[in-house]
Amino acid sequence: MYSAAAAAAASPPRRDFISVTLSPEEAVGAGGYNNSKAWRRRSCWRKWKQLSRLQRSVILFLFAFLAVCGVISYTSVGEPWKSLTNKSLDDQRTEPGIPGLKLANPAVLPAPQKADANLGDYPELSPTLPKPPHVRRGPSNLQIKPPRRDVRLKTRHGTSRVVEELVQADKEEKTEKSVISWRGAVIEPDQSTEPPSSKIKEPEKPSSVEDVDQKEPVPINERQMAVIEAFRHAWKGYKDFAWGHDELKPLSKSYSEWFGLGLTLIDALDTMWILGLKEEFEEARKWVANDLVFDKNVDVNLFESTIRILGGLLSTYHLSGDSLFLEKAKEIGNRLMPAFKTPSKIPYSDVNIGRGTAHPPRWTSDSTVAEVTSIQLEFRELSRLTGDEKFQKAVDEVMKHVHTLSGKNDGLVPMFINTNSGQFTHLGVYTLGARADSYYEYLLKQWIQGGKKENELLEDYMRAIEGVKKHLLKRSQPKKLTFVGELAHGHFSAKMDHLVCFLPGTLALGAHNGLTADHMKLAEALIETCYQMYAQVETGLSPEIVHFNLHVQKGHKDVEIKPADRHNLLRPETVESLFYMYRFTGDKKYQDWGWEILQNFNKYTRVPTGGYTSINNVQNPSNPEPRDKMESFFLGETLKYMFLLFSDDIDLINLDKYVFNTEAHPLPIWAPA
Ligand code: DMJ
Repeated sequence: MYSAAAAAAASPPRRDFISVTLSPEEAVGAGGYNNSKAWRRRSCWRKWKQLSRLQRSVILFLFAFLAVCGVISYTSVGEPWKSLTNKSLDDQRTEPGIPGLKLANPAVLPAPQKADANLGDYPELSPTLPKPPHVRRGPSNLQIKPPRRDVRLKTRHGTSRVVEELVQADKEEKTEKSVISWRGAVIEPDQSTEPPSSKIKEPEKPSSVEDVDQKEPVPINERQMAVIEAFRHAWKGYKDFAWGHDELKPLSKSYSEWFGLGLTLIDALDTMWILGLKEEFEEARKWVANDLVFDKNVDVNLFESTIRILGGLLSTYHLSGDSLFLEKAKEIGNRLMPAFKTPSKIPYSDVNIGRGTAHPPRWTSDSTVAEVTSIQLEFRELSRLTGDEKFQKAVDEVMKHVHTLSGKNDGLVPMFINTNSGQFTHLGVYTLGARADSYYEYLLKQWIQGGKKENELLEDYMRAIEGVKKHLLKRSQPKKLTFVGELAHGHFSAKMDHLVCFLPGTLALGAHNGLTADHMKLAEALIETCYQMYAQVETGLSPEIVHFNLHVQKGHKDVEIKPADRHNLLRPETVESLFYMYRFTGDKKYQDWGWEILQNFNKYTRVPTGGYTSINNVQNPSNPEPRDKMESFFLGETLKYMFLLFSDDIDLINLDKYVFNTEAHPLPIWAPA
């Protein structure tokens, strides 16, 4: 038995007390338990009638009083309560698998605190509670909106289910304001402007963010569909014969392992997102969730794993909003950190990610300049997202150190740097190709990423381009193509790697960001040359390296190819630059050139059973000598840039909001223009 009593009483001698006692026994009549609604109503009413008038008035007054208090307290406490509730949600939002990690800066936020900012002196500047990334609740696959382009593509094949999807997608779009879209990242303004601390000014709202939400997605066109088809064909080979391994060997229907980390799969994640390949993306995501393990006794190259794995995971996190990818990015980022434990702080080339040890190559204590200076975009972004400044600190230190080094030639850097002394080695050789290329690219891109404030980066970039003009630019014969050669101890060589074809795109990006217009002129001249490196070759595909003719010789083209250089690895650089050139000029010839290249890839490198292969001989159309290897960057970069090149939608990875890392993984610009 229990008794609940509520009494509002005065002293017993007076009659005007109120006493209400409810006892379950009273509810049980002689006839046993009777809890019918009617009975209860009657019983209450009887009790009410038994009360004196005064008692009834006091009860009514009390009810009225409580009601008024309730209304007042709701309006004054409601707001703080609401924010308290949000705050506690944020508090709880630790990253799964990473105890204690809280996302200090979710996707698309302003720049992180300067590494050396002493927050202790400014308590009000201590990191504020972050907002969670703007993702829908629920399993991550529900965050993905059905891609319109995909739907449209499928309707061409006449599946009615797909039409339903379209209708459903439209309904969703109307009822739910989109935060994430297949069109690249559609991120709501409040997500893009949340500062990590009150010290950091809110960046200007990206002008097109709201527009993007409202604009109809631009439908994909035939050429983009051809890219999707090529991707699916490549993916089929990878899935059938190399699933979860680093690279597909499409001819032998097997795979090769480099790091044993599913390199192709990770490199291709954001491409699938951008192309709208939802099913493939989901399947790959599952592999990342269940099978991607970094706790392995394996040596990985710091640069390659940073640009492909860390970069790929970060960009996929940004596009999908799925924290799984950030969790994995954080893990690989941490495992790569031992590389920076060197006497000079210039990182070693290799890290054993399982053991936590790092070392230079066996034959030298040098690292490659491009490698140690092309990991910054990724580590800086990782710091911004996690609030852990150690990543940014390590890579910024490298850049600052390289900035001060002697041994440059009008801004051009040698190819090697010693991890003990921190000095350049093998002085006197200058190239924009292998071992130096992305140093130049990352000077500009870091400057853009950081909101164009880091002047030393810009200075080094501008000086280097002047160095290129002064020492490395020449014109070929007979077509007078402008090309970038090499300098070795004062001797000019008319040799140009295909890798150098990143340069027109980078120059155009700089000009788009306000740098001098003659960078754009140079970009236009150089992209023509890069295109000719394809067009003048028998298969219409560029070799790895060309030599330009400096003198008119009867029957000779501009481009000469040495037997050792006539392979093609399905590299992206020319297509990458074509993409930038088309974005910034709108000149359709760039799309047409890219289309030719895609067709030639299909003609000479496509393997019927799935996948594409590198070839040994671009000069022999009847036997290009397939090499039996599909590099991960073919899916990560080449096909992605093709797809973007053929698109007329500038919001499909808007270049005022994103900067591509050197492996074509888009990362947000911290304070977008
Ligand atoms: C990619 O891994 C990157 O683009 C890198 O910067 C250069 N090499 C390959 C593509 O050619």
